[in-house]
Amino acid sequence: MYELDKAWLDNRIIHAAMKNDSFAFAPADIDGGDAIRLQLQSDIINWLQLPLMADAKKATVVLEKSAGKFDNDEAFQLSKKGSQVIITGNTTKALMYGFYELLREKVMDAKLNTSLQSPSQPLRMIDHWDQTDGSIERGYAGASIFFGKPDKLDNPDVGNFDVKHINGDIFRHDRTRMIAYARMLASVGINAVSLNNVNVREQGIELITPKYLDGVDEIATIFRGFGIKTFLAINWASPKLIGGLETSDPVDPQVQEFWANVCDNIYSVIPDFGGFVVKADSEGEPGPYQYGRDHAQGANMLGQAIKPHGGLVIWRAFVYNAHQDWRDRKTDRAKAAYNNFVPLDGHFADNVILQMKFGPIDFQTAEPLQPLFGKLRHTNQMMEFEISAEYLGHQIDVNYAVKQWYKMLNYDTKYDDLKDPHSGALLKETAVNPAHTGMAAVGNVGMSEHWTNNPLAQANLYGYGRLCWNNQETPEDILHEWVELTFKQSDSKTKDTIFDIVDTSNDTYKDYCAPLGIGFMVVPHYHYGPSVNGYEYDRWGTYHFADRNGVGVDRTMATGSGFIGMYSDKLSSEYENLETTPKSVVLFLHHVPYDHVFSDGKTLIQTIYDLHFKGYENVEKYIEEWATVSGKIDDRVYEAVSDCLKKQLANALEWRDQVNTYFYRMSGVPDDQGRLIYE
Ligand code: GCV
Repeated sequence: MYELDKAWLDNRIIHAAMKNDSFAFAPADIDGGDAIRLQLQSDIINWLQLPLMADAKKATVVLEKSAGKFDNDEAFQLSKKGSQVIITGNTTKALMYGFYELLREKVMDAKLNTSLQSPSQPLRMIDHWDQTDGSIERGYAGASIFFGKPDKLDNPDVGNFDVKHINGDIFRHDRTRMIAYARMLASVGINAVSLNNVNVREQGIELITPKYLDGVDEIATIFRGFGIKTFLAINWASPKLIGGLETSDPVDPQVQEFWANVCDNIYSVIPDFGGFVVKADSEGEPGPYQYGRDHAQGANMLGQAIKPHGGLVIWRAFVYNAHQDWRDRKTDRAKAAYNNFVPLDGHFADNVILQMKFGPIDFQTAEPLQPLFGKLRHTNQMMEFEISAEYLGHQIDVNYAVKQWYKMLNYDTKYDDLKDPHSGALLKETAVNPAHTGMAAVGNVGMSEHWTNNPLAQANLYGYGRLCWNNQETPEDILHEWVELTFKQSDSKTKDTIFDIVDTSNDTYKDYCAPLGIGFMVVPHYHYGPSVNGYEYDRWGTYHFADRNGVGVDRTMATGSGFIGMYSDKLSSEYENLETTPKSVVLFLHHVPYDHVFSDGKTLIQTIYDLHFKGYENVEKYIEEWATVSGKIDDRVYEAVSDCLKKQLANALEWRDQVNTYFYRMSGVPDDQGRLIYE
């Protein structure tokens, strides 16, 4: 049995950094029923092993609740009063965020940050795609920490996402791990978690029924102490599947009654339940289209059922026809979400939120922004990311995706009429209810020894939370914090080495992967390793259209699918022109001849070759650099990363050679550096 990896939140290190400190609450009385306060008290005494004083004057740190002091109930401020540090906030939750900020600053030996700290986004959510048999769809870090048995499914991503029937109790009940996880999430500001896969199958459908609510409540109770609300993904056809009804039509009164009862039951057990996450009419999941209803009707019906309890409905915009014919060059999957949801702008209820993947296709290494951001003006929206590295190296290859998320969250939509046209900032301005906006991401932890398989993938979990809290904090600053906190006891050269590897890793991965935003050259279904034509003649609408002259999807208004016209006028005209299209996504938006010369003087074909050689060489360098940290960090972490790097090198080699050979065969153009490209 191994000791649970403490990630960036090592209580021994924090204790050492705060050994002269003591805490007190003001006012001192225990707020009746405040779960966060009780958890904080226990964490101070038991987890940190530091004194909690009854008399605030005797403490070095005072947590002072002052209702109504700030505009935002999660905001906090640290200040100095004599020799004391005072943490102030309207609520205990705000104090908890201040507490973790102080811990961070103490471990980093940083100067007290006395500015008011308020979250950029009200909803900061992680969506687990865990299934009730313990497997995780697109999970790369072992089995679910919520469901399944200790002896089951150590490596669950077996490519078959049907849940297997298991008998009896579906919950894992690993309280130690769940508490540690909840604490990690709270420490970076996550305030909502959905427990189960959005493809809701088998017992997953029944999680909303009395049979399983006590199990859900066990998890929700742990999360509550850390200010995290629990959500469940539901199967939209539940009235038919488990309600004994003939229909799931949203206008049917019996269907409405079914959902009202479901909500009553849930809230009688979990009074602060967050709400539902719904994937409907997508990739084979049921939805309102089956009954000739639109998505607003489908979502609002649920919104109405949950409204009396104050819950939310998070409705995914990942809706597209997954049965495309590759011969059909007119249909463009990138346009699907826009076409489905623009006509419904203003139709969704106040407690319904549209959750949209950051790009128009599917969490690829590089995509332009989903054009619905900025176009929708009367809809609550959340931007969705995937921390779990489905297309980004399966948490084997090191890949610091915070770089990508930062870019997508600060994307200039160039709508002149918005106060702030940047994608993250505009969410509140374009919402029906600005409190119902935010970010969501697919989680990346499992029963893995290091939570995330490759320990360096912990940086993505940390970074996601920090970025949700402050959309402007740079990926470099976030990474600096993570390295300092996680490798506190190592020397500065070791920390610099780790920083450099992680900092460059997202570009490195992109370099040896599918080129310049084209995406989907991965092994079908598994999504790890190259298969250049794996999706080219498939039904999923993810084509690259490489031919002997060039590669890329013509999405221009003039000659292509017209997708580019879905952006603001300014951005459309920039993207319409090949010369002003960012190189990082040029093949997503244009079919580009191999001999096209970019502004740096290089042709497309040479750019492809160069990037692929460079990506591979970087992984070789990582291996050399990583060897220098041997003996300077925890041995288990060292070995785990070394093992991943070896696999990454093999992966990068395949990507490099298959992609380069493919384009050499297609174009017949040799590498101008004379490097080996296989025939
Ligand atoms: C949960 C992609 C993934 C699927 C996932 C889907 C989604 O298509 O490959 O595994 O299903 O996205 O986001 O719903």
